[in-house]
Amino acid sequence: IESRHRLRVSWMAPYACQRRTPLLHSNQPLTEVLETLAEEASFSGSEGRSLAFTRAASVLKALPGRLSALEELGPLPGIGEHSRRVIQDVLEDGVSVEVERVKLSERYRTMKLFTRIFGVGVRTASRWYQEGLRTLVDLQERNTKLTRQQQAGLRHYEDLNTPVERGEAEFIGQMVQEAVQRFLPGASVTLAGGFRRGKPHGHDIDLLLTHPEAGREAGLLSRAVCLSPDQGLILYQHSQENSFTLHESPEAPGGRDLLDRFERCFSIFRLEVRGGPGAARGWKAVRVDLVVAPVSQFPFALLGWTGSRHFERELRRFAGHERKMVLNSHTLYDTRRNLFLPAASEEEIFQHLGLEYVPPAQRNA
Ligand code: 8DG
Ligand code: MN
Ligand code: MN
Repeated sequence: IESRHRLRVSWMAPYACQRRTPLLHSNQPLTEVLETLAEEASFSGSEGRSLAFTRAASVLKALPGRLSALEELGPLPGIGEHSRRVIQDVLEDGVSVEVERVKLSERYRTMKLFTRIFGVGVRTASRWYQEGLRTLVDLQERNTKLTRQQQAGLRHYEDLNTPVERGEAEFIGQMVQEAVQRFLPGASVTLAGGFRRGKPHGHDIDLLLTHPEAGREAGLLSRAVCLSPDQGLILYQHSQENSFTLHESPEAPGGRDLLDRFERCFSIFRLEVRGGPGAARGWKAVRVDLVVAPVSQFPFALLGWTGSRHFERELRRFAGHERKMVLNSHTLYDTRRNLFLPAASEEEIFQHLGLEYVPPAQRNA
């Protein structure tokens, strides 16, 4: 009898930020179904249930190999009863009846359609669903009230739901770099988000701006990019000024912890293209998030904007629960010693937290 290589996993670090999670892993079919359930739970407003499925998926992404039977897993942290059942179904039958039912349900499909509109979250999509709206045409025909952001999202729906390629992200990063340099020599532009984690494509382009001299970066976005006279380049933009000050007490970790208060701009760029969708037009709409960080906060901003979202959530949970520290995209605060812990690099932030450094490519939790 051929001894097949079996996985045996009896232990795994409890927080995703203590693990290495590569982009490519061996349990895609399993994580996909769990993430569908996580999405469906968030569509119904069950954040706790959603997080449970996300956690389970994240554990599977960090396994050293392909799971072929549930017994190979010990009582790992983060894989609950429900997730185990779903995993077992997929391992035995190739599909989960529950997940198939979700994917076919009118509510799930409609919620997915609506939340893919830039500027539409679960709450809005859910309200529209309850009002009987089902298609994008319905939104137009029934004169649904839309924000300026949602109007732009609807207008560019197809383009914005076409993945952005890495080459396109690098090109736009270069463009922004040039625009920024013209206004403020020495300013830098860093590609963060999924691309920094090594993803070959993404839903947007996350760019982080800074300048080595403190204070010089202030107002950079509005001057250099978002309100530039070269308006033809930007199809939509929505800016926010920096509202962060060190003088207020740091916010406790919690629900809104992913939001930060940097000067920033959520925008849609017009990108010239030769092939692919939009080739006939000669251009395609692309979502770009621009953030400006003062140099002293840059490592925190970089860590915060590199993701994944689950990795970030886990980092902050670890900081709070295990270290009594408050981590956000601006600072790290030690509540026991009542002091801010400065850092000149991401590595130093991990050190402060007493965590082994996890490089971006291993943050795909
Ligand atoms: P994708 O775009 O390829 O789909 O994946 P991603 O790059 O990992 O996702 P993202 O939605 O662009 O988020 C990138 C990181 O930005 C994520 O870890 C969280 C961080 N981020 C903040 N604040 C905010 C915020 O206010 N809005 C959004 N959308 N992201 C934020 O730190
Ligand atoms: Mn992104
Ligand atoms: Mn983004």
